[in-house]
Amino acid sequence: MILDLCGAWSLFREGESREIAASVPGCVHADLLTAGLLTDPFEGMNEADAQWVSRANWIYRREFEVCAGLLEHQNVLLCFEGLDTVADVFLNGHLLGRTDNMFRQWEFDVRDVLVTGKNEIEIRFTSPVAWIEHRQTIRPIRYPTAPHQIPGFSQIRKAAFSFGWDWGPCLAGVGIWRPVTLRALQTARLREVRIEQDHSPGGSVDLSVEIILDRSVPRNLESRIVLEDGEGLLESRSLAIHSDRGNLNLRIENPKLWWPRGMGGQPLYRLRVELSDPDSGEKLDVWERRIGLRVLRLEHHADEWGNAFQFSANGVPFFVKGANWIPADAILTRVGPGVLRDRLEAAAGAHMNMLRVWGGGIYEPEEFYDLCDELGLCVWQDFMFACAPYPLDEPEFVQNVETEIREQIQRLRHHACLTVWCGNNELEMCGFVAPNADDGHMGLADYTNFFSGKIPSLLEELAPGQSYWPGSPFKEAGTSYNPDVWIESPDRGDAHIWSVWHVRKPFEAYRECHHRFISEFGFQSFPGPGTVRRFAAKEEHSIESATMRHHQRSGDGNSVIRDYLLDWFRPPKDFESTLWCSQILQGLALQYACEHWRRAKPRTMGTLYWQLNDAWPGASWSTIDYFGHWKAAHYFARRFYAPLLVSAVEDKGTVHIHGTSDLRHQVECTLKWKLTDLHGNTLRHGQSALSVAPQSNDKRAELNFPNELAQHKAENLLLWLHLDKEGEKVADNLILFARPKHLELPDPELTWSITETSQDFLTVRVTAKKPALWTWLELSGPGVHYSDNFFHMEPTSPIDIRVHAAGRKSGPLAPDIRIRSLFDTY
Ligand code: BMA
Repeated sequence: MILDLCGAWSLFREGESREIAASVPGCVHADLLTAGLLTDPFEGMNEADAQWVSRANWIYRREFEVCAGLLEHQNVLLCFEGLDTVADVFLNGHLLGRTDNMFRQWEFDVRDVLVTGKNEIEIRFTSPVAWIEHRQTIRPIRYPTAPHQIPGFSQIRKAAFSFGWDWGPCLAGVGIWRPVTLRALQTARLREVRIEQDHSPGGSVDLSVEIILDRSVPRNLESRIVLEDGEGLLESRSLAIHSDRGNLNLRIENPKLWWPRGMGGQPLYRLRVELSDPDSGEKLDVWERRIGLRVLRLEHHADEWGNAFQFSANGVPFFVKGANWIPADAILTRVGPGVLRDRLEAAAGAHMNMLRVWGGGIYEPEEFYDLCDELGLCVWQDFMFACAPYPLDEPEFVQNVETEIREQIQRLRHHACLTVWCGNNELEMCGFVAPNADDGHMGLADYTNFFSGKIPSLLEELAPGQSYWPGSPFKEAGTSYNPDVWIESPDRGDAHIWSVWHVRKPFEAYRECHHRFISEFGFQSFPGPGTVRRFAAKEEHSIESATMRHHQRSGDGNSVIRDYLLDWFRPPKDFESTLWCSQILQGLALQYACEHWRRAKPRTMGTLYWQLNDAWPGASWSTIDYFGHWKAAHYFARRFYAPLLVSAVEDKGTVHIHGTSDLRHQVECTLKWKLTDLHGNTLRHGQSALSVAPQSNDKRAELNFPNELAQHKAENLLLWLHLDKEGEKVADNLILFARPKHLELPDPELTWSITETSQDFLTVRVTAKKPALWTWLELSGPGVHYSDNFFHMEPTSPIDIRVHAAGRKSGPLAPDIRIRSLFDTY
């Protein structure tokens, strides 16, 4: 019997009698906003005025009725799927216990405290900031903090980013952030179901299903295991259980394998385990999950460049294309399935096959992993440790996180998408590990015992065979570990490449990085004008205004953007152009990096750029802004991550053209190239047949333009590349020989017409008289998506763009279309 205790609760600030309507699951910030007691912290500089919320103590209260029948059960558990974070839980005035980890579930046996009729739960939350400050007086932890960041976040098991990050606000939440139920149990319940897959070389898959029970009485029980695929029932077997566990094997002949996106389909099987009492026939518990049949591995082996770092699916190595995921809202409980679906479909839409759930955020909710299962997005799952020393020498802390890690492995291990578990984000790279522990460092032995000992042994016990990597990045440093040296070895492990952006090296520096796998690198941009208008008043529309600076959390981020911007582009003529140019610049940086690393396959076997999404509206490394708008770079990503890539390395007058394929079949294409001047006059052109082998990466042609370069100069040349298959364009690219700022572009005379309309869609045909670089459409209003944007236009080749404007009510779409290109920005 389950009693749902979600829904309406009452909230009080400690010491105040005013009752605030609370909604559970939820959090104080969200409730205060609904009640009109907090101004939107995402608007203007309001976040600064919202700091009192996480400095106060809060009390949640509700009453509920219990019937006599419920109390006849052997156990009645009050179950919290998540409490954020430090709280004392009371039932009818009895203290049930204290919680101190938002990533754990909490259960209290309350049968003896419950009464028939009215009962009252009260949860007293301690301010997370006050709690950290108190911990800091007992045992200080020191490390450099970003502006607006509260120091000491590693003292508490709570989303690190909520204390401020270099892309997000400081809004440490408080509340019952995940569902709460009362569960009445009789005889036994399913504590765990473990499924292991054994893929035989012959093609069949053996599923071993292990059922582990919590029992309150010794009695023979029965469980039924039901396996279904998309078409219907495959197996239904029963198993008698005499002790606290039982085992059953199911063989699946002709299994339908699950593949990462781009490699094959994502068929999912449904496995249900029912537990019942054969004497009474009573159904005691049910456990149901979707699983995918696949073998996903992180592999290392010696090779000609050192030690490989590559992922494989069902024995097939694949190049990882993806990004880092952060929580989709700084007010965590506002993220619903719709937002997750939108962001994850955007990742899939840009041909990504992996996301890294970064260790400074949260273990995401079930819906996140369900969607990744469906979309074929592999998940690199960090454990929640990021960018700070953690008190790993305190047994109580280690005990707490061990329970957390156990629960999270048990919760997520069945997901088809779960590809690799990772110990932490940048603890070593940021220099927080030293031979001996002190205020600012973890001791090497504690660090190693935990991340290379404790966690892998938990995985071995709970999810044998799943891949693990101790840290992102990690270099098997061992005894030679030197905290003064950034972990850089290009021959092994993964790398975070921040020489571009943080170290301010030019984009060209990417081409000097020959690392095996790049799990972070990135470049900031501003959100578009539509998003800026939602948080900054008109008089604040300058990147150095107080509001814009408040929404820029990377210390000198604006000046970094400005420096690189002027390295590539002419000074933008106005505020809007600055925003758009920053986005094109970001796209260019990521394109520069990703094309290079895809050309480096198989030495490099993956790129996860920093970062996919945003937690609030502001300047950041994201390619999708807080409201879900694709920034220019996300359209770039869809091109540089496309299964077939044509790219080039230009070296003075010589251009090496590369074809890179992630397809698992051969493709016969035609490579067409055309060298034009800035007015679109063809100077030379050519074409050749191209057989692109499965998953290949080769230099396909060398073009030499010494005469054209001498005659026209680098800044007057454009090289257009096309890959056609049966007359259809399958990939294209534009190669420049000089920085765009040096190009004396003529007015492209862009025009557009609408060729098709329907309720939410329209097709816009864009035409240019002269070459138009990074051409983009802008329709006002929320929820506008374009089939392509920020594309290059050749004269004589109109481009049809399909616009989806789901957000609009009715009325004509046409009048507010704007079309611009680089030419219009200066
Ligand atoms: C990385 C991340 C984050 C950070 C980002 C940008 O190294 O792990 O901590 O937000 O860089 O600085």
